[in-house]
Amino acid sequence: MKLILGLGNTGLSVARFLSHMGIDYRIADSRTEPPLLERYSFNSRPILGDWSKDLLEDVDEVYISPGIAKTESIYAWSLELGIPVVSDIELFSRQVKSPVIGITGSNGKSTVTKLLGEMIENSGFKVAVGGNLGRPALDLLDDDVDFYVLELSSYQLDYTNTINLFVGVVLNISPDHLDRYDNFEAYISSKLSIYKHCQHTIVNKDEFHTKDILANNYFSMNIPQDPKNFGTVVCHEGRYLLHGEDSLINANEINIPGEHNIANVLAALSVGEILGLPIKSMISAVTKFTGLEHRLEIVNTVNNIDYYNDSKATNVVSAITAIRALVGGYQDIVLIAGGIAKKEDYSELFNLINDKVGHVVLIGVSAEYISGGIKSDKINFANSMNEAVEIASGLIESGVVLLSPACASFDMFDNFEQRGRVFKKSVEMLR
Ligand code: UMA
Ligand code: ADP
Repeated sequence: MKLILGLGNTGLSVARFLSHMGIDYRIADSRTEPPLLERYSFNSRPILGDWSKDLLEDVDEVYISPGIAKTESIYAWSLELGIPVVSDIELFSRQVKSPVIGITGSNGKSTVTKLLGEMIENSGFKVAVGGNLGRPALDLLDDDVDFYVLELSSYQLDYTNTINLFVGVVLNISPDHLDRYDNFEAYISSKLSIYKHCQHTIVNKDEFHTKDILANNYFSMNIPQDPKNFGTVVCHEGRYLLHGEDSLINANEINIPGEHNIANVLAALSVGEILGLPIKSMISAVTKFTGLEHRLEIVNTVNNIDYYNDSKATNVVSAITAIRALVGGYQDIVLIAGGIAKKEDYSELFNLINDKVGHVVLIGVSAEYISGGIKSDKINFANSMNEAVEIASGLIESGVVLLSPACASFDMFDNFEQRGRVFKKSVEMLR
């Protein structure tokens, strides 16, 4: 008997898979009304509400959803009884026949995963893209797929002991999800654990926490040290992407803004090179790529003000990155931030705001806390996203209004997607 813990997207995909294979399981969720319950239509009746040890009776393996922390008693009980607790990713890896690429990092995973998927497709292969982004891994399994590209979160990696990745990359590491880890070092180890599973490793030479790791391929914003590495060079006409000494494109041909997105493109190119994709096909995918919704997404220009939706910026570094990406292009910046602040050091963000951002509109339960680090003449408060956008639009004559919250969304919204959609709707209503 198998036990599935969590009736969310992961749990549903595991149930679908086990049902398809004819394997017996029970499925449990500690909530009495899990939000995806109505999508569950398999034979085994879900067990809802508080978990007890009885759940583990006759169980020989537990498939745990990534949102369930190791501090939950059920995890300790399973270990006491010698029952392995693994992720859906591990179960996927036992079935998969084609090469799998794993992408992790604190920021940029979804962007690189999606872009790499498009590079592979543009090179004439069939690709399946998912994991922490979009469709859960088990739902991707298909005999016709040539390559799988999985976005892997630290939560998924923590429950994955075995997976054979053809290529793996850690894009960058900065504090995030520190409520789940004892300290930042534990979070770093979680991210780096991806390298234990890889045939080919790719390292970001500019990332302090990875730069000294021996790898098969490297990328960096600097000039590459080796013909197979990717990097960039700045000359008087601008910045160029390089493969060894070969110039590929001018960075201004990349349609997603900011230096961080150049690094994301370099990461995807580095993986593509190991897969043997033609450079030409990869570059053509890069120039067509317009990015993902809610990641520094240009929404509209209303009365000389550009509105950017960066709702996915749920941590400090991603908000800093967004401000840095826009600061050179605009005289006046209004930042909409707030939500549930994470257990992170906000001081670098506060300094950047005090230095470069004209006005801030704060929302959510952590508005008061964030206001504590910002010069008082810049601060405005709003009770809703609608109000925040309205206030922001009246603060400048021209320039940019950026939603980059540096916080989780769950105090006011279902998730970051809903927050971004409400922002876009509020911008639409301005006209
Ligand atoms: N649950 C319990 N007990 C608990 C905690 C959760 O029963 O103690 C139940 C919940 O009631 C819920 C279910 O478990 O019904 C949800 O499980 P989950 O939180 O693992 O969510 P899933 O719906 O399975 O989605 C997960 C990822 N979520 C998390 O890691 C929190 C999704 O990433 C991912 O897309 C999906 O698997 C498919 O792989 C989301 C995410 O926010 C987008 N990820 C984090 C991030 O990107 O920062 C890591
Ligand atoms: P993830 O899947 O890791 O959360 P996304 O591609 O969804 O990454 O981007 C999340 C947030 O991080 C967005 O606000 C985006 O603008 C920002 N971001 C994207 N790539 C990077 C990067 N390489 N470094 C820092 N921030 C980034």
